[in-house]
Amino acid sequence: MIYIVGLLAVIFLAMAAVVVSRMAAVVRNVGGTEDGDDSSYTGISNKINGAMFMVFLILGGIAATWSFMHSTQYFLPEASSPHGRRTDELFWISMAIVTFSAVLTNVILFYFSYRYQARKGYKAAYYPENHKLELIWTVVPAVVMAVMVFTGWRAWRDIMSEAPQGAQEIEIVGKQFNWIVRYPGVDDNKLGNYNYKLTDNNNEVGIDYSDEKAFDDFTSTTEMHIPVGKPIALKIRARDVLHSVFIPHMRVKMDAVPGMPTRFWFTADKTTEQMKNELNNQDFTYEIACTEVCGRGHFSMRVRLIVEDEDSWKKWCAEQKPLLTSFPEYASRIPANLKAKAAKYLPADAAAPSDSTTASTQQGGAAASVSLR
Ligand SMILES: [Cu+2]
Repeated sequence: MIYIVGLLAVIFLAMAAVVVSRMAAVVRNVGGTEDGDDSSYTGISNKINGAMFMVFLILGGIAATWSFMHSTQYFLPEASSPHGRRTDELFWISMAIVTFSAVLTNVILFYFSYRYQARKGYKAAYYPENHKLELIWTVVPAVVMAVMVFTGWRAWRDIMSEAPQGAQEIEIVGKQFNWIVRYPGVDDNKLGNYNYKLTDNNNEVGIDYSDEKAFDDFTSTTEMHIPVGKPIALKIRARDVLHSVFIPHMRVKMDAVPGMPTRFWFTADKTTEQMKNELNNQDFTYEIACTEVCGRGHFSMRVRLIVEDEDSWKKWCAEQKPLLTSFPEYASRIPANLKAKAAKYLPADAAAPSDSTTASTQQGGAAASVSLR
């Protein structure tokens, strides 16, 4: 360790010595050319350096323009949600301001270096200060920055606020390596409670059947269907490691963190069908991806997003089977006082249990509630 520190000290000392000697050379030149020989910096190499500034400016400008045009193919697709269009607008306004300032300052910087290069007989004017100029270049950027920050903050506040009343709740849970989408069901349209300790191979999101709101909940791992024009309140969770919900067309991007539920609300205002026609591409589909590298199968965490009008969305929901219907064994976790309410989701034999199954399910219910604590 001590050797490394020593070595670093020597390197820094050497670097300092080089800098000091360079400074001394500059001071010598500045001090010693009052009316003496200035050919050392008005020679041919000075002219070449000056010309190179212009070459660099022009080639650099062409390269930057080409790079921008070339990368448009990687830009996000056109937004299909109002907040997406709003963030895009902010992005492009910021981009325009930044590009304008960068082009202006760099053109001046490079052109002046060329135009006002040292010439024999010319002497640079000493121009130590100009308060008016300083005021302008301080106040103008400050005002522009303040406006940008304020409009950005307002957009952020609106987008990240609580979902509006009447928003459709949908849960999305990330796991290695797929998303599980849970819907609140057609009867109560409310997501039931969950508990991660209840997670198993069939109940992948740990639905807690001691909560009656959970009885009609159903899940999907391949598709998320949402109604067009209605705010969607996404409730986001992760089961194992960090994932991130990304819906590029909706400009939705939010981390899914184990143990820390997150959320994001958005409104889709173009159906999948509309997009197919607009893009003249019958294979078009919105998609949800994972943008947090979460392991080997990260690339395959894809869910198709189907945006449809509310009627066909409701129809689709009604066609889905509640998880409880597919796996009636979870009926054992339903408290005795709620059994009657769950009956309609269970096959006939599970709905009208004999005395012995009632006893066992009650035991099961007790066991489940113990495991909750
Ligand atoms: Cu992931």
